[in-house]
Amino acid sequence: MRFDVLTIFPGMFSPYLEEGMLARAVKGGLVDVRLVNIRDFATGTHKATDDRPYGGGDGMVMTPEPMSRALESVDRQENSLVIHLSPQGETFDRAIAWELSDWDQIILACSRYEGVDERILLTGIDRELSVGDYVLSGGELGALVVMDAVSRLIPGVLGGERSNLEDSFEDGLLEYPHYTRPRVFQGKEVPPVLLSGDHEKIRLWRRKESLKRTLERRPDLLQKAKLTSEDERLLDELKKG
Ligand code: 4F9
Repeated sequence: MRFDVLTIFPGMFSPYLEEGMLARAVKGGLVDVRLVNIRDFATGTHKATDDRPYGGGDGMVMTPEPMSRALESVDRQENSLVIHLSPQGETFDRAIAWELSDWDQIILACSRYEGVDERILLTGIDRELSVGDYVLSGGELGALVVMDAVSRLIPGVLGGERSNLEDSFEDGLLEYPHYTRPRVFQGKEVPPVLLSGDHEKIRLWRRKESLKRTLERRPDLLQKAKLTSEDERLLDELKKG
């Protein structure tokens, strides 16, 4: 997977790309990240990338030319998609992450200020994604969220870690609680079932805890989750108390 990120703040990406999962994926050649500084495509003595909005009002708008030229500078792979991070986009979720993981190249256009001139959105952008219903200072954090979530789905990226299929959300439910040593921490014990060595009992307990958490915290997820008849039975037990 190749990501090309268009931004006026390429330095914001380096720390996150230099450590952890993304750094390993890049080193292993599974993910390639290229940063394109939109300002390099600005003309004029001040290299401005923004201007005042036509019609007046507060705030600045990113001008279309530097972004457009930055987009044109990217060498396009066969299967490539241009995404603009925006509060007005579709909400990014695990289904979209899986979809994106099938592309060879994802170009992430990050805007700043009040947004980007509308004409760029009509021509240069294939898809707009939001990472949540709040306004950020720019698309950069959204681009990192998308790169992180998508990279985890690329075969080989997680390696020795837990398979992403086991992750929270991959079956549509929240994860069961996890415990490690010590057995007693601040007076709180690890649930005895986890020390029982009975793998079937542990599996059932974990499944029930998953369902319990989802029911309590995100009942909306239960509608879309793939539930077995065993899950339905466990849910009934939970609802009866
Ligand atoms: C992008 C907010 C994606 C949420 C871009 C200001 C944004 C954003 N998700 N906010 N520019």
